[in-house]
Amino acid sequence: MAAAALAPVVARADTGIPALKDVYRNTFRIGMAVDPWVAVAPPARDILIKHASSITACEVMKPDPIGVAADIYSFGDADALVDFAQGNGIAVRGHTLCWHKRELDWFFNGDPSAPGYKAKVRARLETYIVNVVSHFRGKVYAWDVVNEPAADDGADAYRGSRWRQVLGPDYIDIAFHAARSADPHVQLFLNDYGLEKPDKRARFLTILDEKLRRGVPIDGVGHQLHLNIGSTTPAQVEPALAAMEARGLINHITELDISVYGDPAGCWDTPPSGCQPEMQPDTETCRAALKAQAEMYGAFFDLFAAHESVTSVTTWGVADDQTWLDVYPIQRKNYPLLFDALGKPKPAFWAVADRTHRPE
Ligand code: 9MR
Repeated sequence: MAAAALAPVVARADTGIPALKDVYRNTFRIGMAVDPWVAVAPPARDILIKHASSITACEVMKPDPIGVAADIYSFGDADALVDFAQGNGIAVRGHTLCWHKRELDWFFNGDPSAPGYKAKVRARLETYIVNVVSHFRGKVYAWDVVNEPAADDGADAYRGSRWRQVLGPDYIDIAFHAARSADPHVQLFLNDYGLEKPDKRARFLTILDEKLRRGVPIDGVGHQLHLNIGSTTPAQVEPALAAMEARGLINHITELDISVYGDPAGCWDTPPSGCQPEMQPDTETCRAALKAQAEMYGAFFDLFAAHESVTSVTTWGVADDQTWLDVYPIQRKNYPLLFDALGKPKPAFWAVADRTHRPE
């Protein structure tokens, strides 16, 4: 008795609720992004084991931290996450091999005006991708090979990353061919945000069509979908899914979360004046926001379920105790996921798990 009384109080995933991976078993994989040190402790651990059929690494499969130096790789944290997933029968999505953020300076070392510089950078990118994809061959079912390739504005469809500057638009071809050469079976994705916006989508499709014409082995498109309540509608996202279907591609929803704040347009430009004040839990404002969020989650899952091309839907996080939106675009507690900070199902959970529980 005494021992039980002294046992630490840990939140456990509810046992009497439906498991999302079962509810959507014949529809799409249910994914959650997490890092190994979060995955092994409550509340994430219990939620993942019960509800997830896919795991994405938030951080530990990016070039930084894996690519310590040109010939030194650090796979320990990523392997720990893969072990956790495999030990619990959960598949792994790889994220990401080539991105304008979290890239490493050593890829670009050397004198850009020296002969052979471009070939050197190309070889480093190819070697890195071949080694990483080979390391996880058979353990990862899909890779975000290139992340966020499209520009947000301007005449050039391509984002002006260092990759694009040094290797030209071909950097995407190089990355996908390297990934394919290392694993003939893994699904290869081009992942981006904002594809629900017609101008961003047009830039992305310019890139995609150029690559498909050239026989670049792209299997599917990842739609990040970092949303805010009251902003994007399923009707705006539908054409983005349809555009990829028309090209014979798979759709994955790769980074879904719904901020309870209706900003952040003003928030990005002029923080903090353009931002709503931090929401306190258990207030009328917060309850109303969670209800609006649940309605959105429900409507978006209906959209995804209506598209056979959508084979994986991942939330960017597990529970509200750990979310990048607590610090971005400003520091402010956010509640963007399906489970609350203790791991309890939120109205958003019920909206996707059981339609009879949807808010009135
Ligand atoms: O959630 C991730 C955050 O913790 C990291 O600091 C950041 C930089 O590595 O990446 C975040 O994840 C991003 C993802 O990799 C790509 N799409 C946008 C995500 C949110 O910024």
